[in-house]
Amino acid sequence: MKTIVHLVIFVLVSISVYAEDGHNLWLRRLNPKPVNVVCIKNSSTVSLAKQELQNGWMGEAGASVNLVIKTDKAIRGDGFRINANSIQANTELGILYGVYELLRRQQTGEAIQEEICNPSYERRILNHWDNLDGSIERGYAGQSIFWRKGNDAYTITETDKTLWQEYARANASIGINGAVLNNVNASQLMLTNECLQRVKAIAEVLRPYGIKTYLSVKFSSPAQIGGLKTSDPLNPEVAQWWKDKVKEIYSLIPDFGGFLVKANSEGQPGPQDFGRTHADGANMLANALNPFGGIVMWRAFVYSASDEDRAKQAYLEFMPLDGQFRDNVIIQVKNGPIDFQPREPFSPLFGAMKKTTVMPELQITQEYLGHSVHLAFLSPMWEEFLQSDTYQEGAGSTVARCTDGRIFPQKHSAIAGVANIGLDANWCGHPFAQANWYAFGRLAWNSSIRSEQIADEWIKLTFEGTGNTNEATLDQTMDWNLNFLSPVKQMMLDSREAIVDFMMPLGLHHIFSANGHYGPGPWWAPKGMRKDWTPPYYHQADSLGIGFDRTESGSNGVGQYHEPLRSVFTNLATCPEAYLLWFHHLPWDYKTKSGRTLWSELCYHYDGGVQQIRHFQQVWDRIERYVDRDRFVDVQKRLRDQSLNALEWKDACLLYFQKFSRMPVPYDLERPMYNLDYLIEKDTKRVGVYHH
Ligand code: BDP
Repeated sequence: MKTIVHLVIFVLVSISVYAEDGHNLWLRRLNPKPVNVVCIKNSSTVSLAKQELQNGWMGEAGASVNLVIKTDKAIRGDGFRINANSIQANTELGILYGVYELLRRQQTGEAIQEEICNPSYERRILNHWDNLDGSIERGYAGQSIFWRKGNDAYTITETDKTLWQEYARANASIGINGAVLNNVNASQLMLTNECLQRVKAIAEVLRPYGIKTYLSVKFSSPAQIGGLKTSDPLNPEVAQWWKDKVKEIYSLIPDFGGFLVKANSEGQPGPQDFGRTHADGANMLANALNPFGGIVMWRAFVYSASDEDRAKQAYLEFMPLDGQFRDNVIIQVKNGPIDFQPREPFSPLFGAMKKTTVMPELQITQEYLGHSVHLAFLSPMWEEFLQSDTYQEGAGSTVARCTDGRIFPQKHSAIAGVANIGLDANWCGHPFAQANWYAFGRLAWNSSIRSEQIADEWIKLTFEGTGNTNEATLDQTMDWNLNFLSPVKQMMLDSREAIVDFMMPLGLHHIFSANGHYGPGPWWAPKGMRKDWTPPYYHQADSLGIGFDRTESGSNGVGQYHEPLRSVFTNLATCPEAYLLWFHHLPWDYKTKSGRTLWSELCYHYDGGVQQIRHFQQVWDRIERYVDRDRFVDVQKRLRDQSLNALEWKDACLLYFQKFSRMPVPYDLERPMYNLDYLIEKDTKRVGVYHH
């Protein structure tokens, strides 16, 4: 009996040594050394900074580090000056950020010379699409960390607080300084006192880490919970109701950030219900928030049920309002003109609204990139977007420069990412999805870092020292770099393009099935459905060709871009092939740059995407000995599912489009493995969201 007990204990201990559930994210602290921290100021944020240094110091044992709070004009906002033994900042938060930077560099082996690091954006915000019942719209990593249903929905437990604190720490470590705690499809109940009390409790945990709380609000709240007859923004009682509500919020949460609003979009109420404009609505809320320093983030994700090309609609609605918004209103624009597709050109609103503050909205959760099944590193997509040249103020007017205050002087600057965080032990579902949370924070802090660097850092912080290898010798480090870091990094960097290839290459977009946005559905068009909610509207395939004509002969979506882009996209010789079918409807035998027909080119892309995922499986199997068992098996399993899904995408799209092209799949490519009828049938049986 005794031996059995010993054996059980031994097994448990060994498991706990090697088990890595991913909960510590990129903040695993390995073998810290003693350090002496000197700082005259004391506050909760500064003591967090000290504690982090003490728990994570990997520099010289027994070294002294100075933390200095001193005003310096070269340092902006919560930026900092760093060198190997000191951090200087204007603010306490700057000190904390400097500490995280120093520790990251020690752990990843990056050089630490004297340097000033300033944030690109003033506000770096996560948007949680969390509902008050604990479910998460487009969430693939479990229930909400903030909300739950049931009798104890509003009880604040120690477990809640611990989780919120871990969440705050993870965000602060990558520079995120704001969180919208509830879904943009907001419930009016969000503004009831019961909910606000919970927000207050969350805000108290987040505050020492420099994270402000924001809320999504429902525009019809005054009528729904305030007992008013209307929610018309120009009605004085309505304006007063919001003023009182805002006052109540600030009495509970003195550093409250402000509101996020989805209005007159996808059935949400808004000022247009009362014959008013987006500006009327946003300004009314801005007036209420202004005395407290709060902001309004007003979303431009709108598309009315008109015949107008959906890609043009946000621009058509918002451009005429340029110059009418208060200076504490920020228009929040999704990166692309349609909806978080695997690839879209940038939204033409960037750089075009010159008298209005505009902020990008990115989607970290992989709604359209394979949920938490696919390995998709999104940083290259965001880098492509941020570095896109809008030409609005001459060459070099990148989206980043148009939104971070470098081109347009504006009171605020901000960037948002729709979070992929839930109650799953590893927070994000797929172990590699953590890299997207990480990348969002890093890019929001510094929009010019390259994806390669972000991947490099993340892999080191996340995986180093977790395999069967012991304390690393020089040889082992070289081996690790060569046989783990480098192939895994390459896989991450290639992963988004692989998805574009097997889902919707050459500028195709929104050909998903039904509401789940996971599998293929180029045929999906139930009777009576709004046209712009069905794939055939987007691919426009017919016997003559495929693609959406957005040139002057079509919807003239190109007209919303600044020259020379308008001409570049219009002219087939210059239009990047990645956007070919986004802007053009072309014949099946159109000759692409490779000399192939358009049809063959499509086939090669779809097939290439599938082959790439199979290659990722090989890469992953080969690195087995460098990773802890749990994460190895987990990723291996997800890659298998991704491979199967890729094959479905390829077969579904090619077999369906072949009905129009009537051309053979090039004979050197693998033949289809599925029948189209089977895939269509399977799709009709799939209930909404894909279950892993
Ligand atoms: C779409 C999502 C939907 C969101 C909407 C939005 O499918 O769940 O509510 O965007 O951003 O992509 O408002």
